[in-house]
Amino acid sequence: MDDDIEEYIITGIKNLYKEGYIYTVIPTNINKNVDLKITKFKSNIKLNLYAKIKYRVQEQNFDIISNKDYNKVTKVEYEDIIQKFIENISTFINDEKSSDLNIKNNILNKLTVNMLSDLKEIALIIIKHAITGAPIIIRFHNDSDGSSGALALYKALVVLFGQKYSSIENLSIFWRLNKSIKYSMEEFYEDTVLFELYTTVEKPTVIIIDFGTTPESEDTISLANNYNIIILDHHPVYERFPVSKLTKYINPWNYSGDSNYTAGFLVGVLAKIIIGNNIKIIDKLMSASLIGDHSIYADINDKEAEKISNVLDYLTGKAQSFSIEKTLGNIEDESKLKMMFIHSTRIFEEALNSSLKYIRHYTGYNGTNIFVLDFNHVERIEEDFPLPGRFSTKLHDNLESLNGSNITIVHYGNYISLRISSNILDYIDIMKTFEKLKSINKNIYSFGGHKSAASVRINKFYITSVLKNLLELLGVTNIKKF
Ligand SMILES: [Mn+2]
Repeated sequence: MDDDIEEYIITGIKNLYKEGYIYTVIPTNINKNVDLKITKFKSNIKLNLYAKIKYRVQEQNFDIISNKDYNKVTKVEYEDIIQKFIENISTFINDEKSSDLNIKNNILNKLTVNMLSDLKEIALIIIKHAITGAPIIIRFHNDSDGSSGALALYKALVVLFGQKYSSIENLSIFWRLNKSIKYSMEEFYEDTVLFELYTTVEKPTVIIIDFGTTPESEDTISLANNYNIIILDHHPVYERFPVSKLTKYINPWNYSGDSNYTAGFLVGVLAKIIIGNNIKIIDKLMSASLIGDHSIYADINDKEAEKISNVLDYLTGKAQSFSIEKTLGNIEDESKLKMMFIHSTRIFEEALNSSLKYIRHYTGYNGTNIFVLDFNHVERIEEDFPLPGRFSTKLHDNLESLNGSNITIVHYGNYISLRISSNILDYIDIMKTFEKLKSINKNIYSFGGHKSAASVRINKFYITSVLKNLLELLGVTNIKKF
């Protein structure tokens, strides 16, 4: 081969229709010094996957020599090239030290060790997709846990690809704030439309963070045969959840852990596997995810993480679109973080104060305090903020600090959400209560959640009868009026 010509193969094609095509290529000649760079070029000429392309180094120009079949590499040859590529890139994944992720809590560290080899596989899939141009859609739950995970992964990819070689926008990775806890048909079609623009050697992939483990995702999961689905969740797994249809399913429940190992923490570990231990914001995001989801491992003395968690709760709860790039910028900037923390705290407090006089109080088993609020009474200072779910959590925390442990029930349209203090969980199993509720009241559609934060979907025209039955199951007697 000439000194100033390098050979590449086409691994990804994005169809821009009238504007031509964007090709992602990787070098065929892999040596020890291979750069982890994303190489793309635009052309009006239609080329095929695996076709060989010449790059003239001096002219910095891709030269399309031939698109004939005899000038293509085979799939087997491609596998060989990509394998060498992955082996030679110097990321933390191939590093001996990658089993030491600097996780201080012993239980969290032990669980992490259990999941490490599976997480490494996912890290490799992400890197392989990025360098070959296959699209990845990352869907994350719209709360501080889900978004902490997404931000940690985003940060790792920015450092890995963004600074050194090319801009992060060059990657075919898309970030989507998911408004519910299911991977719905609507989102499935949205993802399919985006994936259809691409022809790639690696399968398009959806990565789901902090949601998805629900019967309402099952139809979508079984339809998505043309792409990979990877779920990183920590919600309780149920028996018939179709794990075998997923490319990868990592949930601490399946590795002798539980929901206290949060999804944001899990994806933070994935980010560390990709980029290493030395990025402070990744550790802060992992800590914020534990605080956001009220994990028993949360470090309540970590004030910076607490700020991040609160601000993320605020930003992900807004109706307006969420920018991952802007959000990372805001939380990495100390003065911006402080300002947004003050603002979001004030907004929450105003909403809480507006609701206090509408809260009804009941007494259940063991003298348990039960508070009930109709969310329609909450004054929403900014459009669509706060959302009922995160409002319930804040209200519960607030009532807990004022009155001690309690069950906080907030109802809104078709939903009733419950927040339960940890010591009450010793004598009330909320999932069992919901099962009983469903058996005695036919207006219950579905229910789900953690032990301490759960919700029921109901026929809203029967809210009164459902609430009455629910309170009775929680041990309330003498329910007079609704
Ligand atoms: Mn979570």
